[in-house]
Amino acid sequence: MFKKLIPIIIATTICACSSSQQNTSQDTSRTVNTNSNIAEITQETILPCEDTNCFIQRHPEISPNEWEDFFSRVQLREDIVKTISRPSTSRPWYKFAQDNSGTHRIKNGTNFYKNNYQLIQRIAQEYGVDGEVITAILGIETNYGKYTGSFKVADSLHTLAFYFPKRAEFFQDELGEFLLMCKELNRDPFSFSGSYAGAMGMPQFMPSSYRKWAKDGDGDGFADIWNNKADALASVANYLLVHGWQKGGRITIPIYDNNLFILDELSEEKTALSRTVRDLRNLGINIPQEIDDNERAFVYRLETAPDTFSYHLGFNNFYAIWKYNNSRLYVHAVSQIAAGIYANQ
Ligand SMILES: [Ca+2]
Repeated sequence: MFKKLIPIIIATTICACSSSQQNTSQDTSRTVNTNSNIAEITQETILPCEDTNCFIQRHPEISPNEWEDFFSRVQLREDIVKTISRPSTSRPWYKFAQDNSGTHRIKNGTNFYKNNYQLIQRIAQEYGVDGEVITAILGIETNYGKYTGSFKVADSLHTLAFYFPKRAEFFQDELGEFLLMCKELNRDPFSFSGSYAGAMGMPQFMPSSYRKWAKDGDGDGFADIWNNKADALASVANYLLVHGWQKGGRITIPIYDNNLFILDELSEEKTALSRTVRDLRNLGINIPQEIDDNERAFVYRLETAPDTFSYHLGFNNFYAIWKYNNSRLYVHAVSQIAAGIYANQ
């Protein structure tokens, strides 16, 4: 027998988006209670599967017996729901940078780069992705592989899949991907550790990312992103490549002497390569001569001190890194660490 995972009480059926084409039942605010007195969660979403039968039917690649074994062993982590439910506050750049791209991070990155120089060069050449950038991503994700997370991935994904309605669809998919990954690797699901959100190994890949984009960098037939530097570096490089990285392309440049009103407006637009440099020049933005009119770019700004901003153009390779982590601050930090490692060679 499967234990009942998610007793759900429908708190209200008020729909805040009547113009939506979605089934209105998908816009239901719900309160999830569990037997373990977990914090009540109210979100405008629906759990894609409310019981194990539904979930198992959606994931027939794993047998019911295997799922039963998994659910009998997995633990609910209330602390994870509490952590992920905290309102997110966007930190200004001047605080984010202290934690993520300071001199310590660059110094450690320089050491990592020097100690693994041949390996990084080989992988950078193979994928056409700058070795400093690959290194910087491992640096910001896990301090170059030192801190890869101590939560059991099985517990994290199960908890978020069934007790965090806001992202249930995403985490239920990841839970299915995780069990498939374990089956493909012939590994016990409870042998993997990672972040509280289920990100794994030196590059902090989610299970779906692992299955799609992880690479074996040392030729032993196993993409070991947990313990093997070559595999971790190759996997990051491959991720960037398949998400549009262009060899030798620009990541970001600062821009100066501009109409701040226009720049502020443009920096509010979504992160996308929807404009060309020509478009931006036609809007009156001063962009250095050497940038080609046809290159694609967008404007972003960083709060460098309270109410003080610097303005930048993000190019194609900025966007490729942004696909790794949807945060402009993250990408800018990666570019700074990479530049610091490059400068220290
Ligand atoms: Ca390997």
